[in-house]
Amino acid sequence: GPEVACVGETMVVLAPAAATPLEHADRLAVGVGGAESNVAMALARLGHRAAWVSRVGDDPSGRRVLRAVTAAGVDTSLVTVDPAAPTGVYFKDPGPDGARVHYHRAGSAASRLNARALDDPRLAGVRLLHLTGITPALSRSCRDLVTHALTARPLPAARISFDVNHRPPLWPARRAAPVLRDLAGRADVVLVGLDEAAALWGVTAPADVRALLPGPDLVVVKDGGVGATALPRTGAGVFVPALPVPVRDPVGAGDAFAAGFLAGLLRGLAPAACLRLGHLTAVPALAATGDTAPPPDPAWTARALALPDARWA
Ligand code: KDG
Repeated sequence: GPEVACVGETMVVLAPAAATPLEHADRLAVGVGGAESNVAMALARLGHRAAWVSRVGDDPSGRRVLRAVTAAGVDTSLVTVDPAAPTGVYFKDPGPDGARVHYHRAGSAASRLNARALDDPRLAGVRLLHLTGITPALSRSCRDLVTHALTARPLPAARISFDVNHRPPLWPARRAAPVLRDLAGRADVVLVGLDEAAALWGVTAPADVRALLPGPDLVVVKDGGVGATALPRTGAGVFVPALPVPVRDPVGAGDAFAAGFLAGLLRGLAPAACLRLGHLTAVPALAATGDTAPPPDPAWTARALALPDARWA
């Protein structure tokens, strides 16, 4: 059975084939993206047994999503095909300050996920359950699922990681802030962007983010191209700088970082090494235009993990 389960919605992604504004583009590239399946795909490519738990519509988009996630080596046997609702779609609109997203996901099959999604004996051996702050914004039943996972803990052997992933088009900061703080506070491992924490909660330093979230064992505060800090419950946080790499499309890089970090935890690595594995796994995702990317070369990864601090980045 799987050692990790990632739960959430995945959509078909339509993006202009060249960096043309969507309004004027006449060719779209078709891909597949969803924060949690992006993490599952990256974990599988790093050699972990990952499952993705979701719903897709009984439509070509749903079959495409299932095929892409399965092809990365993820166990999709826990995905329900819902005949009553469609698979979600989103558009990427390239612009001078990066791409904006336009969602067509209201009433999607995945928005009909509910708290029973985790009631499956195949999940009994899962050591890590990965959730994000996207899911509670999708529907009432999706929010119930995330709340249930974090409070009733239906998978008692699993640590729970929660990537805050605030998506402003789904809910404005003022509505999301208290919900995401409460849910993140109940997780074991939290990942959050510093910019996101500032927009949601008005905090501007990793230690202040930690002070808002006293419950989790580990809080990881990501500061884009600068680096990331892992803050344990007590004692000083550890900061690891990001690698100086060119950024082509940051969408999906946060998920790749999360997958690398979580792979480190599954391997029993110390927080600093988990942060390095996160940064290393993000490199191909930063360079790729799609939401997911092939894993970094294992030999290169192993060498980079072994570098002394002074030679890292
Ligand atoms: O993290 C990347 C995701 O944002 C993208 O793949 C789509 O899941 C998605 C979302 O809800 O934005």
